[in-house]
Amino acid sequence: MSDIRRRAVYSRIMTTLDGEYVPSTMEWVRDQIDLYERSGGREGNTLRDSGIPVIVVTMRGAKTGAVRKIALMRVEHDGAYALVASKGGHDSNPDWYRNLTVHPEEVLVQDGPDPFPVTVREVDGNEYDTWWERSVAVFPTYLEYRAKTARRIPILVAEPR
Ligand code: F42
Repeated sequence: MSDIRRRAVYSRIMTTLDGEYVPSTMEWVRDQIDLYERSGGREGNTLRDSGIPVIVVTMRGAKTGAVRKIALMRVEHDGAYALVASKGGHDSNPDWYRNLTVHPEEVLVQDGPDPFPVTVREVDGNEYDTWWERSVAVFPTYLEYRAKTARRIPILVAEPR
């Protein structure tokens, strides 16, 4: 492959995932993602009227292989992002948790005008505690979600590639 072709393929991989985009079945999430993407992150960038910023995460479905998107709270530190699989304190992990653990390299984060590629990994131990504190500092409601469920809320960290 020529350098020019390789660069073209690489830059395409950098900002999109190939495949059919199948939007979330949750209307308010789907609408928020649409608005965020259409406006390049200028609108739809907070959780409802809370004023707390959100990001958009694009991934590959673990079973269907479809392109999936979610909105999440923006918990950023030194260019990395915590993806907190809280699902409102529900007793099961969100579907996206499995997607990200099965396809950790096929992930984009959008925090502003353009999405960029990240690698995702689950954190544990002291690293978990540190990211949990950062997450609660941004969105204290995570404490209520933790109190509601017996499961340990997973935290994945997304690092730019
Ligand atoms: N959710 C969080 O868990 N944490 C947050 O911090 C958070 C913040 C947030 C802010 C704004 C906002 O608009 C939404 C926010 N949400 C937050 C909600 C989040 O965006 C998700 O909607 C929520 O966590 C539920 O995720 P879910 O993946 O469980 O979504 C379900 C309801 C859903 O829509 N599923 C799709 C569907 O069609 O039913 C996709 C299913 C899917 O991904 N399937 C995979 C596939 O292969 O295509 C297979 C999955 C498997 O289990 O193997």
